[in-house]
Formats: sequence, C-alpha cells, structure tokens
Amino acid sequence: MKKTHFIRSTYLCGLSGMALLRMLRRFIKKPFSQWKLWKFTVIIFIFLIFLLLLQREVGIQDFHDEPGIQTKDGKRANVLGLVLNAMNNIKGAKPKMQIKAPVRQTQVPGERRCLPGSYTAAELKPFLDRPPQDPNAPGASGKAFKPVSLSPEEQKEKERGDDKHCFNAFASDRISLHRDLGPDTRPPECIEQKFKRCPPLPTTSVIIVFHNEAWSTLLRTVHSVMYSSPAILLKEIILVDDASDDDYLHDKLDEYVKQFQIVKIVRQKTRKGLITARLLGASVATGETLTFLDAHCECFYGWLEPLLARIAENYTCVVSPDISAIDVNTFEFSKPSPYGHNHNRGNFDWSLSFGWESLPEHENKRRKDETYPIKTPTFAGGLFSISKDYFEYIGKYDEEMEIWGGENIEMSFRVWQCGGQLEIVPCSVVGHVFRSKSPHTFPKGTQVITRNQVRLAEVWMDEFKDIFYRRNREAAKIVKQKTFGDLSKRLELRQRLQCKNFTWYLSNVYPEVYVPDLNPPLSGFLRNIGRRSCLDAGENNNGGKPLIMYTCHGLGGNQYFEYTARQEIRHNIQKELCLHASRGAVQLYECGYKGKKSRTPLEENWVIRKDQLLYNRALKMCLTANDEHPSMVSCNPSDPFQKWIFGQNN
Ligand SMILES: [Mn+2]
Repeated sequence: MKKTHFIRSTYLCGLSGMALLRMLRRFIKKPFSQWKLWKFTVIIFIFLIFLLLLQREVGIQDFHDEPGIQTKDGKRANVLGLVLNAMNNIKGAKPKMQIKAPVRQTQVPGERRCLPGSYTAAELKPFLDRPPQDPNAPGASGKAFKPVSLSPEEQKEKERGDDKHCFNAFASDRISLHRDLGPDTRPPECIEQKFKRCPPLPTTSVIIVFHNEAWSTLLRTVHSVMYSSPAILLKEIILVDDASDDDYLHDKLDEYVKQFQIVKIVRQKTRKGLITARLLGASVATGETLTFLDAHCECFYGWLEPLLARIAENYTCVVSPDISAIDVNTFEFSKPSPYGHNHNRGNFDWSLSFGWESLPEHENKRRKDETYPIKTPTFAGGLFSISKDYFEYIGKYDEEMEIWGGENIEMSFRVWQCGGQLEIVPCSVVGHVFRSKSPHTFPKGTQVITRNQVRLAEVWMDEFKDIFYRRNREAAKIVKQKTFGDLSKRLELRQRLQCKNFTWYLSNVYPEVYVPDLNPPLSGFLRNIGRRSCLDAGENNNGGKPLIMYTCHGLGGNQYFEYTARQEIRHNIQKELCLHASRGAVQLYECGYKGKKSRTPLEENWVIRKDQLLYNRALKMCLTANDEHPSMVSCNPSDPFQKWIFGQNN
C-alpha cells in the first residue's frame, strides 16, 4: 500500500516541478528586482505548503490501512518520513557513484541452525590439555600402584584410609590428579566415530555429589572431566557437598577450585543424601543436559560425545556410559578392549535390588557394532546423562526419598513406563571405584532404603508390589503402618504423563524376567522346633550351596520360602531356586520345573506332613536341622529337629 501512495505523490511532484521550471526560466531572462524576488519567495512558499498538504492527505490514507498504530505523534512522524522519502527519491534518480556493501541478512534460510558434516577433532578439543606425564609416576597411564614395602607410619596411614573410605586412599593420594590412561584402546568404530554437527551436540553440566570424599579421588574426577570433555560441550562442573564433615572439603576445596571458573560448589548444610543433593545440583545447572558422576571416577577418551550424541538424536534417552572398574586397592583402570566385550545390562530382583546380567541373544543380534547403544531394563544410576528438559518433564527424582537407595530402580521403571528409554552406550567409558561396602553413615538407619523402595513399589509396580512385600517384611510393616510418607505428587505424575502399567514394563522391557507366583499357597519362614531357628539360604547363595540354620529374624530375605502348588519349596528372590534333596546336606538348585514341557524332579517334591515333618519323595526321607547344615535323615515323628513350621510374620 505504501508503495502506491509513494508513486502517486512523486508523480504530482513531477507535474508542479515543470511549472516551477518555466517560472525559473523567466526569472533568469529578466533582471531581478526587489519586487520580483519577493514574489518568487511567496510562490516557493505556497508550493511548499501545497506539497505539505498533499503528503498529509496521503499519510492519513496510509493510517487507515493500518489500524492499531494510530497516534498523533505517529501521524507526524509518518508525514515527515514521507517527505524525507520523496527527497531521497529525487536523490536516488541521480546515477550511482559507488557500490554499497550488501546488507547482511540476519535471518537464516529455513530451519538450519548448524553446519553440515561432522565435528572435527579441533572442534571437540578438550577443555584443558593434560600436562606432560611422567611414565614412571605411581599409577601412570592407568596402571596399578603397588608400593613394594610400607613403613609403619605408611601402614597406619593406609589403614586409616581403608577404614574411612573403603578404598585404598593411600594409593590414590600418591597417584597424580592429572594421570592419563594410556592409549585409547576402545574398539576402532568407537575411536573413529563421527558426530554430526546437525543437530548440534547439546552442552552439559557435570554434577558430582560428594560426602566426606577423599581429596585425591574427588579432584582426580574433576580434572579427568576437564581433560577429557570437549570445551564446547562442557558448560560447567557442579560439585554438590552433602554436608561433609572434613575441613579440607570446605575452605581448602573452595580455594583450590577458584583457579577453574568452570567449577562451582553448592552445599547442602544438613545431610540429606544423594537424591536431594542431585536435585540441588540440577536446580543450579545451566547446560542443556545433566551428566551425573560419582566422586571417584575417571573418564576415558571421548566419553562425553557418544552420550550427548544419543540425546541429540532422541531426547527421551537416558544414557549411561560403560562403567569400568578402577581397582579398589591398586587404582588400576581396567581399560576397554579393542575387540569389545560381552556387555552387561541392569536388572532388578524381587527384593528390588539392582543387579547386572549378560545381554540376551536378541539384544546382541540387534547391535551391529559397538557404537549401538544397549537397551537396559534398569540402570545403576550413579553415572548417566539426561536432557535437562526431559529430567524435569519426567519428574526428576522423588523428593521424599531419603539419603540413598531405590532411586535408580524408581527412575528406571518411571523412564520406561512413561515413554522414555534407558540405554548403555559402550563407546562411552568411565572408570569408577567399586567398593564392597559403603563407608557412609545412615543418619536414620538403613530403614530409609526400605522406605524408598516402598515408595517406588507403591507408585510404579501395581499388584506386583506384593511379591516384594512378601520377601521384605520390613517393607510390609512400613506399608501396614503407612509410614512411607505422602505419595500424592508421584501418583499425580504417573497420571499426568499417562504412564503405562507394570505389566507392560515386564512384558515389553524385561520379557526375560521371571515373575514369581502372585498368590503362593504358603510363604514365609521355615522354623525348626528342635533348633528354635530358621532355614536360611545363607549369603550369596545363587544355587549349588548348602543352606544354614540361623536365628529367625522375621525380615524375609534369605529366610523367605514359598511352598508351591507343585509341592516345591522355593527360595525365589533373584532366581527360581528350589530346595533339592540329596544324601547329606540339602542344597538350593535352579528349579527343575520351568513351565510347560518340564516337570518337577522328585528331589524337589516335598510333602508337608500333618505331623510337621518335611518329607521328600525321591529319598523317602525327612529334613532335619540337627546338623551343621540341614540334611536328610530317616523320618522320626518324635524328633523335634525334624519338625518345621511354615509361617509368616505380620
Ligand atoms: Mn560410587
């Protein structure tokens, strides 16, 4: 519209311009007099007013076309603008003397916000260059540190470290914070893997929670991140202190990290545990993704890119690196093999403990090389990356879970059931010091773990939660007394995200899982009358070990047995194990009955007799507790050591 007005006004200007020219010519021919000069000025003046009125009219018409921006000031500015335009137009009619620089178009055509092709090595340069290494230094290149002999003082120092941290802090303290890990030994397809620039790899905030961590393991983790993460991807490293007591983790740590602007420290004043500490870290993070690490890790070459690339590909992926062991005694980093290895994935058992298992055949077949991620039913939960937006969308963590435990299983069920996926990316390798026990105290006792587990069972497991409660009587007690806290927010989350049920999870994500009987005919403990103690699987009995007798604790666990419709006595928390009679001590074996086309061997067929004896059909003998290990003897109804009570604590 503006354009047509403009053409019309310059056309009129052109007409009056011709009249003006004629007048001028007359003036030039005749000598100027005072009167004529005066007359000329008046004519010019009238012409200018005419011009002004003309532009004003055009301007008003103009405003009618654009309602909503009509102001008096606007009118005036518009009129002035048009006059200036007209003048510029006259100027523009002259031949151009210079070529102007082109105006840079700020708008990028289409949606493209990144360059084609793949990132170069230079673009993925680490945030910091590792200083030159002394190949003979303790633990250099990720090797083991084994001091030949220790003086009495050194021996004492080592013991103090072992007690406090449950790893060899003495060795760690003597290994450089900057040590390298030798050559990159990952499979070639990992080393040669290219990462597309489009969509760009997201930035990450590395969040490390610590509580009374050893100085050297914590700072080696921080340095290792700086030496192995591309500068363009590493937004910040956030250290979250979960109320450490040690002085060196306060002022000294603040002072030390000052030299690295990228490192931030946030502190939880009272000990609330890992879960709330992580939430605190996430709340101050500014990266596009969050990467959680433990405080005793070392990152291998190229660990970050494959994790972030997977999130760039699909932001609902929650990805873990392949976690390799840093030896708890020697701090040797077990390096990846160029030939790849048989990977593990995460699972859970019916006491809701996390475990590792080898990949099923179909998952191995699906993966054509080591760059393929592994789908995993659960994750260990210590080391992983997640899109920050997705972390918020999917419900972060259960804020009412305390200290530690259960949060990884909770997040596993939640991510899968609510539409995400949990994966292990084998090209990403991070070392971690695996300890055999926790050095940390539980301010409210280890019962908080059970409470956390009850919270997750109540929210995500539907009717399958009873399988857990039957095996963990402490959990059953928490449910009965309703001391698990308020679940409304988490139940509302499940509702809001329209998450699938636990049956869907079991049959689609973990079809290999075995599901124990939802309503076994008999379950609980097996108490011996003569010995006044209970049948117990013993520690880490995964089959092939005799059982023991132990004081009845009424907690379930190793003292949990089920009597099935097929007359088996099963101990089934991690696996389906059956009480298997043989001459001498009875053992737990993987049950012979495995569904259709299999039958229960007679050694696993037990009759609970009216006289309280446990009779085995194969040996035609009875179970006695009158020995170191429960074993088989000739049946004698008057022997109290052959009398058993199958019961359940309430
Ligand atoms: Mn750890």
